[in-house]
Amino acid sequence: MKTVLYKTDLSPPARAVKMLVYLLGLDIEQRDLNPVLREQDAHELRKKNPMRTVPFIDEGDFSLGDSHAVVLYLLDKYGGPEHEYLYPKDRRKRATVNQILFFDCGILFPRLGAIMGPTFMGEMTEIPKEVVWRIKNAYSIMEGYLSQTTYLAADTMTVADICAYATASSLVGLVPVDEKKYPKLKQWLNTMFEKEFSKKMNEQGCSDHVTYLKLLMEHNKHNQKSKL
Ligand SMILES: N[C@@H](CCC(=O)N[C@@H](CS)C(=O)NCC(=O)O)C(=O)O
Repeated sequence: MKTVLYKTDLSPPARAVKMLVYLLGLDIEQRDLNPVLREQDAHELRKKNPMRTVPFIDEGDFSLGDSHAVVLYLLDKYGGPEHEYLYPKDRRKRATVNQILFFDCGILFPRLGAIMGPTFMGEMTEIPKEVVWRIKNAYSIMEGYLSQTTYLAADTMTVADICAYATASSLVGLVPVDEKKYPKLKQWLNTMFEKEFSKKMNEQGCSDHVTYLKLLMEHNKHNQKSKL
């Protein structure tokens, strides 16, 4: 079976996979799943992806969840020598890319998740101060990485930039970046925004994601007031 990507364009990790698919020039089937409606919980899909998240890929006798695992698999399977810059073979360079991939998976995305989860559950009406603080703390970590290299893991763009950008582009729509405090982060965001793959595969989904979250927070506010 050919590779099928389950995704929704609102999802940052799904957008990271879509950007990589575009960069690799892959023509793989993409099927939409709505995580808010819990479509990923359907019995067949649950067996394939016990994590019950989007994105994930399915090849019939093989399936894989988590965008970071997925992009590395797709690179390994379909990437040619011309894509080595995305995930360099050099041990230390690769470890530095992994560091940023784990940062995105373990720190950056969960801090966005701290907004998404409670907002979708109808609980969050505005972003609490401590959540904003943790997001700004993540910005300062990124500023630190970007003070060492032009991109997050190297002086050339790697797959880690793609994953982190998918998350960061949604985050900065909710908690704007102070250019004076984080000039390198702002520059990196601008650079990533201009890339063709991000314009085609990230921009619209990201804008819809941010708008949706803001609207939902307003909606939650009205709902909670009307219950008083
Ligand atoms: N670390 C995972 C996170 C995936 C994730 O949490 N996706 C969200 C949508 S953006 C989801 O499917 N949430 C449903 C749930 O957590 O049950 C990845 O990188 O793929």
